Amino acid sequence: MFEKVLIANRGEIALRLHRACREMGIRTVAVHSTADTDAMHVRLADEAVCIGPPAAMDSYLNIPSILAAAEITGSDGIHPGYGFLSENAEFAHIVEEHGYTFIGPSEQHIRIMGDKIQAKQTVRELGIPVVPGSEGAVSDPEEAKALAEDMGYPVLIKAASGGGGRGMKLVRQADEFAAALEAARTESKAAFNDDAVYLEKYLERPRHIEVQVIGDGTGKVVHLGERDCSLQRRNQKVLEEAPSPALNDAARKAIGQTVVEALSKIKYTSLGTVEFLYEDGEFYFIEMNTRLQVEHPVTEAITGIDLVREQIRIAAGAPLSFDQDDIRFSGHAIECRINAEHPRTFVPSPGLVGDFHAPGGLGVRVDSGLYAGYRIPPYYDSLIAKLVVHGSTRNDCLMRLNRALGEFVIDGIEVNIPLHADLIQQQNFIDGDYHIHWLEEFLEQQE
Ligand code: MV4
Repeated sequence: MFEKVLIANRGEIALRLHRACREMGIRTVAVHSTADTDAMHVRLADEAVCIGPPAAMDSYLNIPSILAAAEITGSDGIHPGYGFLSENAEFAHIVEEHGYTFIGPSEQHIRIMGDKIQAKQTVRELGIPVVPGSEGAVSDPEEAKALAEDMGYPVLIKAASGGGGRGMKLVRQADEFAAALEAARTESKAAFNDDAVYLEKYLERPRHIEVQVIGDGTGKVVHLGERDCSLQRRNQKVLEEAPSPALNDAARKAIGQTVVEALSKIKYTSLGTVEFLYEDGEFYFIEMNTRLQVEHPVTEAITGIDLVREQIRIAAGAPLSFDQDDIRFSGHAIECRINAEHPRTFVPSPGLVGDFHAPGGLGVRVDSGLYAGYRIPPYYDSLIAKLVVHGSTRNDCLMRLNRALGEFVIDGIEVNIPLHADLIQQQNFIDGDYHIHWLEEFLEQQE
């Protein structure tokens, strides 16, 4: 097992990682920018090293500084959290080359899944259903247009190096295609230094459902059910739940088995999330995330498994401690992402936190590094807390969530708690009847 893990991240996830390590008897090293000296996880960690100025490029993305911190502290493992360097194959490679253990998937798997064309080709060959589209990149405009005609409009042009919604162009009719392709390639080149794009049939009103997996590198892979992440705005998830209101046990088992069989063939190691669009009872792969995700606690709530602990154990060379048959799904969980932003304009609202009181009680978990008197720096993501509520049924979960949101006090800054309180009162949400565009349509109506 690791003796000392360096936490190459900040905010609530750095605290989450610290807590898992502390419970496992592993010492922790916080690395932080000059803007994060007063962060909760920096105070709690066994050691802290300042790695640079506020700009992420100079601190949380500064690989030489992070490696220097690992060396001077004698760390043996490095956990990247989510975002920042978590899906940087080059970072995983350099970490291992310097004799540390990267707590995450293999460098090769990160690299494959980072290229959306390669990812799609790989998982399709492994038996996972994908969105109908071009086989690989398209470059010749005539050939691309012919493909689009065959597929039928609307068609979505996606950047190979994109993901998370960046670099997409929707084409509704043939006469728009040539210009859209040109624009997509130019923008992709500028944003990612890669002009490779591919085509997909556009799904109009799908849900976004992702399957959580964990593998130990021996070919043993277990799925931990799905999360429904359809409630989003501008590709930023707002609320996630597990299980998805759209799936029954048979559908869950079927997609879980398909994913497990596929990933066991490549001996997938560590945590992973396979993302699907789900429409009219069918799953279509879009991307795979090779990291611990923000919304992992909803899966922890319904399975009782500490995902971070398992991820660390596996990185230390231990085999998975459970089989698929050991997984029991229990009740329902919802996560509300609490952001420091105006609840309607979404304008970020960093600054000094006044009173702070987190809700508690049975079935309520709050992951947050906030405390009264803490100053939220303006340089990073606006996520400041995750409220995760568990109940024996979806209705119990909703009642408890309503109660917990009402208890939450974060003074001094604007937060999106009122948005969540409003959202969970909507009949479509109560009925579980929503899709990836539902929230944006709801917000437009409200204007
Ligand atoms: C799609 C799609 C519809 N049809 N692909 C956006 C982010 C990236 N991960 C994939 N995305 C989409 N791909 C096809 N063929 C709609 C989206 C999409 C979306 C997907 C998941 C969650 C939120 C979304 C918001 C807008 C568009």
